[in-house]
Amino acid sequence: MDRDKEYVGFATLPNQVHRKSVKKGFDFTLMVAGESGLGKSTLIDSLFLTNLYKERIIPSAEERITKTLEITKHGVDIEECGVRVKLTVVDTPGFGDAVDNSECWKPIVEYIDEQFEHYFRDESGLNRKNIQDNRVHCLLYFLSPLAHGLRPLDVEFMKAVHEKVNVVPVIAKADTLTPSEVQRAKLKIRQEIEEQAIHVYQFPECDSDEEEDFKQQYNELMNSIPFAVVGSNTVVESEGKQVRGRLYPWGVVDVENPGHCDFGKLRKVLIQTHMQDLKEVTQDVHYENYRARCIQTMGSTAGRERSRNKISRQSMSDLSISMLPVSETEKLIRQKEEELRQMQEMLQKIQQQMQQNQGEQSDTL
Ligand SMILES: Nc1nc2c(ncn2[C@@H]2O[C@H](COP(=O)(O)OP(=O)(O)OP(=O)(O)O)[C@@H](O)[C@H]2O)c(=O)[nH]1
Ligand SMILES: [Mg+2]
Repeated sequence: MDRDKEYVGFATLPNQVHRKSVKKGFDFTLMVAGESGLGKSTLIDSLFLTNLYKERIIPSAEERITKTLEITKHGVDIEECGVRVKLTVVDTPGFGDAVDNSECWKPIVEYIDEQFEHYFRDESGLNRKNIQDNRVHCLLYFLSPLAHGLRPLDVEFMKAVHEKVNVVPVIAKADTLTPSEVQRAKLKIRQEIEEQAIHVYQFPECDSDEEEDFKQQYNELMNSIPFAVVGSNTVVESEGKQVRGRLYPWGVVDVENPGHCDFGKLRKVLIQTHMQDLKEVTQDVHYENYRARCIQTMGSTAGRERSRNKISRQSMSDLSISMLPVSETEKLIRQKEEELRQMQEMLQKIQQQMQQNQGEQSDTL
């Protein structure tokens, strides 16, 4: 593949988005999560930030990237060929540094939920047209290249978020594995994801009558999961060219070289081909699920309220009618008097009937 000709950028977005959102611009939020030190911060820098500021002088990775200690948002507005994308990258602290890591991913889940909550509140408010969409549209989940498959923490975390966000798993630091090791790891991880019933982001399937090219692309993407990535924010020389890569005594890993890793493929999915689908799945599946849960909770609370009211209304009428308005009271009194009158009439009739019966009986004797 001639990488110089392959252009990855926002110019192709008009094909993906509706005209309305092209005019308005749209929001896209990407989040990264995973074990500490797997290269999350380095990769998001490689993915977007350095790419977006080509002119910027970049200090070396060692100087710039430190351990991420809290959830950090990096926002950047991009405009290309009339399409505005408000891109937010959410970096998170890595898991696994504490003695007890059972709760380490909770803040991430809370962050995702909070964004839904804000959106839900804004959507029910007055200014519905100008809602800023901060919902997380994609979560890159970093898997260790040293683990043989998924670790218990990976399973636990992915299960905690897979109904809330599009999870795209990646094998971090793929330069530490040989190509056959990468393939083996991918296969094993895919198998375990299925066995554990983890729902990672599914690429939209092709229709049976779609072009062969498209089908091939789809199959290629499916076989790439989890994307094997390498991150770097240093520019090194390789074969006379300046490339973003990692320099080792035995050679250079060029992060954009498809023969070296899936970095280019992943960036293409996120920016070029599947950004709109990731947004749609977030809206139609994850957000709708959240909304349904919210409405259900609100419904059951309202139900409880209603039954409480019913009980109190009943007990009020049992207690007395003195609290009712005068006209109501009069109406009730009249109604009761009428009932009494009818009962008396009935009693009289029964008594008459009894007397008649007694008279007839004494006559026959
Ligand atoms: N070999 C290799 N090293 C990498 C790669 N990406 C990052 N590193 C190095 O790994 C170290 C940690 O990188 P970070 O990007 O800070 O990792 P992180 O996942 O953000 O770590 P936390 O913020 O602690 O969660 C740095 O020394 C990076 O230079 C990679 O793809 N391959
Ligand atoms: Mg970090």
